[in-house]
Amino acid sequence: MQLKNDLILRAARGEKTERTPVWLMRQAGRILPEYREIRNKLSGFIELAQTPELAAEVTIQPVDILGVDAAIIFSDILVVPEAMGLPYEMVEKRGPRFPETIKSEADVKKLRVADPEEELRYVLDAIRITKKSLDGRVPLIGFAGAPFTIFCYMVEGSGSKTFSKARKMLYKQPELAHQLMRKITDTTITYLQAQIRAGADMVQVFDSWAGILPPGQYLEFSLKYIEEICQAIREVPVTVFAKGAFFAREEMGRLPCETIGLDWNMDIAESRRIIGPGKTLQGNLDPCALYGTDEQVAEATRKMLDEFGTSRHIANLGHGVYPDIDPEKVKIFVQTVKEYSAKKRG
Ligand code: 1CP
Repeated sequence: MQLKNDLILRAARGEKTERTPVWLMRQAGRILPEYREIRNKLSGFIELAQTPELAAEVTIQPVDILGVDAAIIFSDILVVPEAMGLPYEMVEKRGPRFPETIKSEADVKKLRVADPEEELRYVLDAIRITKKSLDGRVPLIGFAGAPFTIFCYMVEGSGSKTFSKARKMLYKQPELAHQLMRKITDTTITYLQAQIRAGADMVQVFDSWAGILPPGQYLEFSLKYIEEICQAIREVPVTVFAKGAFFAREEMGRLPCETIGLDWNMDIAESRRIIGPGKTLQGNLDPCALYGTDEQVAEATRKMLDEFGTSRHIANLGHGVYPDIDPEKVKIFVQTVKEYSAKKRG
């Protein structure tokens, strides 16, 4: 299938583009009333994610409604622990919870390296249906959590400000932590490869909790495994988004991937200097900037585009869009990127 809009893929590979491509992390499941309408007919997130026709429908909504240059498959990073044998629940308004957590070597031994065509078939089916319905309009992004971020949930059992239970394992049982990370990494590699075979045009690895580690531990327990994942995926462009990992930007610049995501705390010019010219940068408007007036949103977006320049940039927020953001403000962000970045090249 020939893509009609492949801006984001060309930008990732460092090729020239007529304008800067734009999408938003968490564009599919948070802000659109059209999403909530579908979601409210079902028992909750998990049922929606496991119904491929509906998952495909909400994946495409932001392309139709917001005008973004890519779709991201509607799923969650926590489908991976479940596929490995550790099921999760989504508690309304509170987030994910694991009834069982990983505490011992016996627990790790019980986990399987998942076969995505079996345990994650519903995600792959959703990708296949989405690709068909998109009909080449925009590329489809596949994704997975970074092994360290998945490890955090499997050991902690839920979200947390500090993940101190998970971090305790890095000090008390480092070997066990590595054994678990090993199994998560192996599953993640086969899962991303399966997403690509099913039709994903690029993939992103979310290391949402990177910023809670000291630099030395980050290299040992997280970046090492991300590097393995990047090495294993050479068919499509790979984006690594490690939130809060400002201290590891130099090492990230050496990863065998195309794009590095920046959060909004990271200075753009400084990041470019540290990461070097060989990577595309993605980001990084402050998600809260979308609470501003229309003119403030447009102004902040233009400033961001000026700082990134006209090549090797994929416009995005510095983290997922917040649930109470008005979709009209997102449209202004998207429209400003499209118009202003085209004008800058003209
Ligand atoms: O655009 C999209 O929304 C696509 C689907 C998507 C993605 C890319 C969802 C659906 N989740 C994710 C990624 C994800 N999930 C991340 C990485 C990105 C990030 O940092 O934001 C993380 C950390 C999660 C884990 C997760 N799932 C949380 C955070 C918990 C915590 O520790 O604070 C929550 C609240 C969820 C639930 C979830 N995931 C997705 C949706 C639509 C929902 C809401 C569930 C519901 O409707 O009840």
